[in-house]
Amino acid sequence: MLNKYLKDINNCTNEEIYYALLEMVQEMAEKKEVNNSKKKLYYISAEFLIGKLLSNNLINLGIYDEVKEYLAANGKNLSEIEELEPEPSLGNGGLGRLAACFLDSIATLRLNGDGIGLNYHYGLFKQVFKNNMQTEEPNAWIEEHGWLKKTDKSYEVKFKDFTVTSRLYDIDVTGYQNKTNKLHLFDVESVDESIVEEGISFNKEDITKNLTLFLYPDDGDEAGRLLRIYQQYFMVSNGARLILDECEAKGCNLYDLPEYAVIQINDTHPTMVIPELIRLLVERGIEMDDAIDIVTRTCAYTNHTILSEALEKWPMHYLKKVVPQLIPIIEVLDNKIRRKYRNEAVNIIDEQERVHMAHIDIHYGFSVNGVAALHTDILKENELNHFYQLYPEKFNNKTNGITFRRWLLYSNPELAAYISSLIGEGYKKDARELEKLCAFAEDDTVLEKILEIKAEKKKALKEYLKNTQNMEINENSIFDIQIKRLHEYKRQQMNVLYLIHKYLEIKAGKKPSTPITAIFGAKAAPAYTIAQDIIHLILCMQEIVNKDPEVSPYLNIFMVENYNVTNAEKLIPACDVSEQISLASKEASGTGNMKFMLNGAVTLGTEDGANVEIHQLVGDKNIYVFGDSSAEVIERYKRGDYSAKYYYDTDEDIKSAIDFITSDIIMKVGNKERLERLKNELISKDWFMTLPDFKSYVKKKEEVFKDYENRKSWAKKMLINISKAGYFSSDRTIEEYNRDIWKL
Ligand code: 26V
Repeated sequence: MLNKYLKDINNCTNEEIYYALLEMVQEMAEKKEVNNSKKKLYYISAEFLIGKLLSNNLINLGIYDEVKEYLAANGKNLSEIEELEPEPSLGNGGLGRLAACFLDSIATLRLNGDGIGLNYHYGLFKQVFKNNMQTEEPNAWIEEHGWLKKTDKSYEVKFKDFTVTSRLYDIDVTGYQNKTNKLHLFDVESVDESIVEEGISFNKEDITKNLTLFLYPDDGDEAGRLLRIYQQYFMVSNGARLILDECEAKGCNLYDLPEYAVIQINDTHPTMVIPELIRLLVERGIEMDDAIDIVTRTCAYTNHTILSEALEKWPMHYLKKVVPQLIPIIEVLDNKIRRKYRNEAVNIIDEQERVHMAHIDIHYGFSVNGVAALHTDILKENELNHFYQLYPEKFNNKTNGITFRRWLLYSNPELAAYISSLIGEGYKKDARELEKLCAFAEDDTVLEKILEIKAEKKKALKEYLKNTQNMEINENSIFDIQIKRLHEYKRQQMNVLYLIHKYLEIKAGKKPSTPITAIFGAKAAPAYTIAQDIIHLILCMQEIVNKDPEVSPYLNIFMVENYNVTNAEKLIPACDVSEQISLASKEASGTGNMKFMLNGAVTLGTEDGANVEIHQLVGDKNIYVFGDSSAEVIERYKRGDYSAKYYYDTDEDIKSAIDFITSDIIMKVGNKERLERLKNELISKDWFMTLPDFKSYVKKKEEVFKDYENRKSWAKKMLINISKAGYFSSDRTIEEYNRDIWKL
């Protein structure tokens, strides 16, 4: 089949083969039947962290094995060809990756639904380590021949002082053995890549040139925050018009909009779609009250965090500067609420003249959902309790999920093939069938084979890290992995304090019986100083531990540079211990936890986010849970009496680990200012309460490492984790969204 696109495979470079595959996939995707049902879902999101697409598309089109074998028979290697594909890193982390998994499942389930977002020219910055610190570089992904298809759709988008012309690009989203949907990405033609200066800095004021230049620019300063509003409005204004155009083309009378469209608002970044749609409907002759009612029945909102600093509140004067046309509408929306409820807590515009974006979504949407059971409960009982009392019927939970096509079939074909040999292929379409694996929990041959596959994936990771990062890892050690965005609430600092503690123990002669390899991967927002400091500490510890001949036979630390989807696909299948150690109540769901479990890693975690549901599914014996509960944590915040200093002063282990941060040994490889600031932060603030959980974390981790040595019982834990992972398929999540919210 590939012959049609290639002259003579033997004389082709890998690059030529890559382009031929790209063209073939695009043609095949276009031919897939499209679902043209009356009602359509629009998943609108500022981020779609889609990752590389070639192999995923080959799998979904059902030709992956065939292509791979054909290439191999001709002396070519698909993995090498894939390396040529740039990764579109159009997201920061979990929220963007979730949107990408959802698109896969929506297409797989034959639902009529497209994504709407922005065509950032540079994705999340490329992370480069220098002097044990993070630096940032632009991360380009758009090439002349790539997945983006230029369309003839274009709109004029008006801002206060100027107008820009948009251009729509589409990416085909193939479903597994199924139809194709679209990811619609809007761009402006005037974007100018030459304005990028050193690193990732650029002139933030020149909006026509920078509007879609970068994913979420640094919002440390006012210009950055304003640019974010420009981006958000640009996205929703284009999106709203595309939606209305498509509905009208189907003969929709705009009063019947909710019968034709449902808009899922992914966090508050697209919230302005609500006032914008109202504005457009009024412009088309509909009365304001009717327009508000129509839009309220069309929009649904997903909340992804309870962190107050992440809940967007835009000052009115910012909005006035960027999109004055929305101000009268937002004022009407706010007035209605003031008249109706007379409760400050639920107003849209607060007394400081800030617009609470989530409040718009909740009042003027028909559904509000959290992303894991615990998260939704916390929203109802705490953060959004005032709203829950007003609209209990709007609140619902949709526990996140992941696509098994990427996170098992593609990234771990060895495991997938073995599972198929045991229980057949049915699990690929219905993930819950993985439960059939439970029948093999006492079968020694199966348990041995599971360990063998894990060992194989560990070797593959060793090779990969050797080739791409020049790291030397010991494949006979325990792979203990924490990969996720760097944030204090995720508590990478607790993991590194443990490693310091371990290092000090080894130095004192207490050696672990199985060597440990601790692996980190994390990017920190450029303006997030403490996060940068934590990366610095990890990198310093990496240098100290790995270079110390007394310690390195027992303990190694590696921080993978530029953690992204592509290297996650290699790291996850090789993991033994999955670190999910956020401060209970803070991690809305987590989705890495699900990917690890599916690949036979055992979770070491707090009772937070979806860990709670993992715990319920696998039972006490197959997960390691520690730390204060979310109720205890919430209570402690309410009391406001947490004193990190108390723990530092009264616990020897905590004190020696923290003091080590500014010891002579670290100072030799580190930066005084950063290390002192971090130490001080931990003793005097520790907002995310690392110290109260530290001792139980250390204790649990020792238990994990000891249990790992009983290979057979460990393999059983792995098997149970894999067999219970079916619940976390994004196909299940999307079925629930459709059943309860979208009703397509
Ligand atoms: C955003 C920001 C922006 C400003 C400074 C601090 C901060 C902290 C957190 C965030 C997160 C924004 C929303 C987000 O990415 N949430 C993640 O969504 C995932 C998918 O639902 C979920 O699995 C993660 O638990 C959740 O953190």
